[in-house]
Amino acid sequence: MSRQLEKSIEGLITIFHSYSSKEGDKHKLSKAELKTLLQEELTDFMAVRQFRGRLSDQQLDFQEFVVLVAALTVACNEFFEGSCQR
Ligand SMILES: [Ca+2]
Repeated sequence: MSRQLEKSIEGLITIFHSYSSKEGDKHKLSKAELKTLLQEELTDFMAVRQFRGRLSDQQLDFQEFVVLVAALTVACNEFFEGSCQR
């Protein structure tokens, strides 16, 4: 079980850097880099589609990216828990 979590953490780091290094500061996601990441990596999540429309011009560093992913994870878990209770 922990191996799966380790792979997930490694995946977060790899995905962040593969997109953040495309332009400008390689340690931060620009608006364009974040938009591409969300479009290519989280295509099925309704919450992400709504979030995309509210992107600011700020850049996200890795810590802010992880907070975003955590918030999306909590929202998805609440959605699935709600689906299971019906
Ligand atoms: Ca960048």
